[in-house]
Amino acid sequence: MGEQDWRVGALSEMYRIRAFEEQSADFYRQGLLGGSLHLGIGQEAVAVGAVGALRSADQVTMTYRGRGQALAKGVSAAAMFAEMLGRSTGTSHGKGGPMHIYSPEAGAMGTNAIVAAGIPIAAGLALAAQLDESDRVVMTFFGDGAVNQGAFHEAMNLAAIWKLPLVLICENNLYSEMTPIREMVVQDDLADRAKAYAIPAAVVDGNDVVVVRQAAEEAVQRARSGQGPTFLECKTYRLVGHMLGDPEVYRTRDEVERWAANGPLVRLEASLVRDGRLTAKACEEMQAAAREEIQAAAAQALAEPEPDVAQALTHVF
Ligand SMILES: Cc1ncc(C[n+]2csc(CCOP(=O)(O)OP(=O)(O)O)c2C)c(N)n1
Ligand SMILES: [Mg+2]
Repeated sequence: MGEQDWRVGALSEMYRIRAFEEQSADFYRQGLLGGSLHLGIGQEAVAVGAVGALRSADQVTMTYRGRGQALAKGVSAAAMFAEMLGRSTGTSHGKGGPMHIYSPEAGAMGTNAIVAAGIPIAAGLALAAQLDESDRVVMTFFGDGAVNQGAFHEAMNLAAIWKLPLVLICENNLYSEMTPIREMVVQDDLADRAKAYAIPAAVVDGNDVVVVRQAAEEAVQRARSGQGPTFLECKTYRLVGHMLGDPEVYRTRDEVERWAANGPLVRLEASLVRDGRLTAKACEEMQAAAREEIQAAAAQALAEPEPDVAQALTHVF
């Protein structure tokens, strides 16, 4: 299997994630989801490129925007929808919701509502992997807003000093809620933060799945061979609001359209068509197949029962 074959699979996975997010938005608009919903539309290349470098026994932690990463890691779409819809067959028996997706058998160790909170959890998992003398690698996804949190710095320091098998993936989508990153951090590159901890770092185009995958593979190899953590800053952009219902008054439509033209799906489609690997029609068919699969998972989850009242206090700590 050459690199080109891998790119076709990556496109299919990115279509699945896009379809999952669009279906989640539909559920939200129908009033079927509680709380708020944060989509990763536009950030699919980071999920697929980075998770693609992992093995199934490796583990990931994510944010409230990370269900695409969980899907890429192998969590069942139907079980994730069931969790979001509060069904008993959900990943946490319907008690966690969209911001608490756990599927240890798939190595998905939690989406998380608290900014930066998944990073020390990942450091702990990486310490466990090290103490177990396993060759497991842990990858943690977080946003640009996380780099000013104490939890980020504490985890970076421990990862460095203990040479933890940890890959830190910063998805810099230029905004933290409604605040542009340039109003929060003086450096142009957040990867510069890693220098303070002597952690190797790279800045990559987060909308190019091939470069994300290459950088992630190097980082994973470093972690797996006992050389410690790596920080990857993936520059990307969310093509939708911070959450559903965001009026998006803090950015122009022009800016969004510029990034949409440079979005991860259109770029990968264009390069595969240009290289003669896929026709435009084959891309459309793959996208339709992904939508069909995800819609079937959604229908299955909707048909599942809500937890029995007798279960109200089980799994509650
Ligand atoms: C500790 C903490 N502070 C504040 C919030 C409120 N909050 C929710 S999302 C968010 C923005 C985080 O931005 P970023 O890390 O860039 O991630 P993105 O939403 O862009 O994916 C904030 C401040 C929170 N959830 N947790
Ligand atoms: Mg952000």
